[in-house]
Amino acid sequence: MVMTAAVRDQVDRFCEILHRSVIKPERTAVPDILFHQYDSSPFSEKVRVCLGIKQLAWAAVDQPVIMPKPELVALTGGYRRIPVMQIGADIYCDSQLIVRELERRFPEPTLFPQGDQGLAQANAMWSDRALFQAAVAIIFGGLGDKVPTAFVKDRTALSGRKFDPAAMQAAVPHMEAQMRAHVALLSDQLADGRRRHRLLCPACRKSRPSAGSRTHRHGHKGISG
Ligand SMILES: N[C@@H](CCC(=O)N[C@@H](CS)C(=O)NCC(=O)O)C(=O)O
Repeated sequence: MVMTAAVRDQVDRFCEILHRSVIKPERTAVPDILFHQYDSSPFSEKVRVCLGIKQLAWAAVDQPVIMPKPELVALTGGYRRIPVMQIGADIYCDSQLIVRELERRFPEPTLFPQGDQGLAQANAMWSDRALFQAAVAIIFGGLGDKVPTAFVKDRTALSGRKFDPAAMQAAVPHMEAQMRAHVALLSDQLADGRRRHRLLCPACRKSRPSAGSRTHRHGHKGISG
């Protein structure tokens, strides 16, 4: 069959409409904040909570838990730890820096309603070090020989010290006592019955996920009033 110019024109137009309306791939907007993380990382969880409080749209870029991390280190120039925040060409390594930058760029709602940013950062020094180390010993001591060999090797190489779940297992009773002391401090601090987290976090108030693919992933167990 020979197509006349008019029929060909009609077919072309039909194809164009089909392409635009049916075959067109679905476009999803990628948020400006890209968050390099992995789900089980407590430092990432701290930032995820802050993103949730600020109701920011963000997308997670899941990175490996152990080396190699070719995409991450290429992005950061060698830094391998998690989390890392990327906004356009700006790369922020370290959760404390990320929290400060979020507050600077997106001041409302503030993470520091009483203007106590310095105190909160001092607190982070304590929670990111003393509290975190006690938790690491309890968790990995509890897992004992179930901790994968590749993980043990990776963390030994990272710290320059033997990562030794068996030794951690022996230290669990001591570390649990340490943890109780740390948690007692928190308990005393929160004993005034405040409902700060729920008051601050609009996503929690609404009890439904807010804008963004993973803005409200934090469990906030035991923090909300
Ligand atoms: N000071 C860093 C510490 C981050 C950190 O140590 N993160 C852990 C995961 S929770 C980590 O990167 N572990 C080694 C790794 O994943 O390669 C921060 O606050 O972001």
